[in-house]
Amino acid sequence: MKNFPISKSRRLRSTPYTDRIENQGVSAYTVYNHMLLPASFVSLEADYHHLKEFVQVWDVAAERQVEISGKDSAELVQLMTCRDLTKSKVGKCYYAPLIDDHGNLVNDPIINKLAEDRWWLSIADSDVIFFAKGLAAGNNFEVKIKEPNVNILAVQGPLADKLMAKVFGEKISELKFFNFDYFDFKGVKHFIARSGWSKQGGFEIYVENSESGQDLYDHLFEVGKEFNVKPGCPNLIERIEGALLSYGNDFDNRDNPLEANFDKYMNLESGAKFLGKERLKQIRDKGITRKLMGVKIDHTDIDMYCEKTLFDDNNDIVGFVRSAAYSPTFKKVIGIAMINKPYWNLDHPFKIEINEKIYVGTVCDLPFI
Ligand code: THG
Repeated sequence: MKNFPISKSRRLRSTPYTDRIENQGVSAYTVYNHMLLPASFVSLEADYHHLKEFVQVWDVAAERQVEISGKDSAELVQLMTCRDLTKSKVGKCYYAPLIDDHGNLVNDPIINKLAEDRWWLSIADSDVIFFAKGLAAGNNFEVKIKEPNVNILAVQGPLADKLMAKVFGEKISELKFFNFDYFDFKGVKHFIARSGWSKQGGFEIYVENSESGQDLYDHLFEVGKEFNVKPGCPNLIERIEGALLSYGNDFDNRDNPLEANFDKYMNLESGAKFLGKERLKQIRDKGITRKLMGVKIDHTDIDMYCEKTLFDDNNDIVGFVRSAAYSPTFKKVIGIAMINKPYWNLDHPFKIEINEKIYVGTVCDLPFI
């Protein structure tokens, strides 16, 4: 498939770091929350190997925040997610699926609890702000809802701790996974969480002061030379291996949380009041007929611009591949696919057409690594 340049405009928002990543050689963008999100620098594979060995700085400003504050903010945030947040604590981040009244997925943000009455939903690629505003209006909630100008810089990779300690001090190493705290850079306080969309470890800096963020961006590269720091971005290969799911790619508003393996983040027996709860209980009791699983395909290349169908020997549909890439670790194409129940057992081979040729593959459990 041919690739085309993407035309920039006000609608396709840039970030405070766009000039910098373009000077550093960003080679592809995707669009996420109506904003530029870098998709590769050197190449998917070169970026992948570097991420797993050193440390990268990512412009993930496209992970936008929906800020919900005010007297009824906790009630509204809980209404949107099937994860029980009634005992949630300030200073913690919660990966929490958002669900509509049909029990289908709306988004899968990280919910940061800033105060009892102030929350940031760090969203994936769907317009959560309008969903929140609609619910607030319909319920007469006393809340303020806005998209603050927060532009996340992620620092990811096995050397992330070393680089961050050099910039923010040793205390940052004590920060626990999915907790956040405030750390000083040249007199400016930055909200930093131990999180990030890779399995290599690292931090996310929720930059509220763009000028300080740009200064910080340059500083990370200056002092990071000894750790071989490079610009990077969420890496397709690495995130498929680690089964970090992507809204709009692996699941969307036509799927429910059970089909997307979100059982761990769903509390149907809790006292929490949320949309779709009764519907989800029905779905659970009836049992699902398809779910996200891994696939391995005996081939070295795949282009994903739509779902690809998997067939068995009788040409019955096994499922649909939703994300895939060549993995240099598995030396095969690996992917995340919605698989129909009759094919959940792992030794089922399937066929797939790629560039007018038929290849074979097998279903496997997630994550790959
Ligand atoms: N960071 C921030 N915002 C984000 C993302 C992020 N918004 C969009 C998108 N990513 C949301 N989706 C995810 C998906 C997975 C994870 C985080 C955000 C994630 N999952 C951990 C895992 O699967 O290993 C576990 C989380 C847990 O169990 O609590 O990190 O990356 N700011």
